[in-house]
Amino acid sequence: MKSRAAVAFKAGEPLQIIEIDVAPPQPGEVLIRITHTGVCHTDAFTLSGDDPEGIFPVVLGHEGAGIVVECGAGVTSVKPGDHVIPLYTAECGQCLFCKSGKTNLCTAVRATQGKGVMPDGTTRFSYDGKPLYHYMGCSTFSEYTVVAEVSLAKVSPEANHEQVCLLGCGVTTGLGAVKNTAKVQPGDTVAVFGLGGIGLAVIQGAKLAKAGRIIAIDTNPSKFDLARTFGATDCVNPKDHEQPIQQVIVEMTGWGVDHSFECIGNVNVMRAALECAHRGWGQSVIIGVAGSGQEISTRPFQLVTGRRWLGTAFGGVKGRSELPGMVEDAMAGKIQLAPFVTHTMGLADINRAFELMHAGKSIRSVINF
Ligand code: NAD
Ligand code: AHE
Ligand code: ZN
Repeated sequence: MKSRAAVAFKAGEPLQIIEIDVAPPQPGEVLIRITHTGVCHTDAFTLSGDDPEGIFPVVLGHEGAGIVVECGAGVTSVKPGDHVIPLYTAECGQCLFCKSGKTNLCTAVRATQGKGVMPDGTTRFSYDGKPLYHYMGCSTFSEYTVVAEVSLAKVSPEANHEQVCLLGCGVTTGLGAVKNTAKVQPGDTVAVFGLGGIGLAVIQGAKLAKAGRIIAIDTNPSKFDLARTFGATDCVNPKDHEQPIQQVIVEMTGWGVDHSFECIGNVNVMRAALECAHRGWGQSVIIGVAGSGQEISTRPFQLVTGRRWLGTAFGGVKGRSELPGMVEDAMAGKIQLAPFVTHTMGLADINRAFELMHAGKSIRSVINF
């Protein structure tokens, strides 16, 4: 079938809005009509050419919501008409990782996903007879996409797709990082570096966890109002200070924070986030994705004296088990999604979504197909 899609033909170039061909779902696969997709910084990261797994030409996008159109042979957990959120972290329930009870990092389709192909090693997308690659097992920048059954969370048909698409990545990642990875407790002190969709979701999660002080840090002070709305008690712009930001945070708190979160993808800030954690027990969660060749460093003494360095993918959330409940929570007003949607636009304007992100003017742009 034909599908309108935004295709990344080359790293660093704008997406091209074209009509592509989408082949039918194979066994264990599902054809989805995407209704909405958010644009996450990770899409921009891969488009920039910095992603070691980046492969072109590709249909990017991984923060979507849609409706099942057709199921391949053997698919049992969804049927045409079901409302779904595609998952870049699958949940098969069968692999070593799913069964461990320790992680959400399912391996069922991860190897082929990272190569931009479906589990059988081929693509369902093509243009002019030549294959286009899939992205993160989702490719939500196409009106029609094919994903593995294990990469689909079935959610309430009553949900507002313009908002719940953000549970496909940004908001779930931030909330989950607080609850599952850091396990923030009432009264804990938290520092959040980077106030985009991820950092603001961390602040919302910290508020829900009844954290005490929530320190929001960004070099763009236009993010501070929304951070305060979500529950930040202090807002700090590193540019307003001569000392390194970790020193500023330690001085503000006495010994540092119980939990810090890096929501930027900058290895220098990752170091600062670790070093502003409390002596003896403070922990720092890396959420940001850093470019090819980048490495983190600190004095080992920082760890010897009790700080812990952690990381999280999709907030540790198991999508098929947990997203339906999170969608219900959003519908019940227990999770706020509306404030994240600062811009909406049609697919034809998707390059503007990237421009707004790079200019620091948006939190999330949501594409309405
Ligand atoms: P974003 O671009 O919307 O927000 C980033 C924020 O960081 C901006 O507000 C920017 O002003 C701020 N910033 C940049 N440099 C800074 C600095 N030196 N000090 C302080 N603030 C600074 O991005 P986003 O969509 O919120 O994504 C954030 C990061 O999280 C990206 O690296 C993305 O790839 C990653 N991510 C990871 C996961 C995961 O599962 N681990 C999931 C989603 C996104
Ligand atoms: N492909 C990159 C890594 C990218 C990355 O770390 N992705 C995060 C999700 S970002 C969502 O916006 C993630 O979930 N990672 C775990 C995984 O299995 O991909 C690289 O460095 O190769
Ligand atoms: Zn994302």
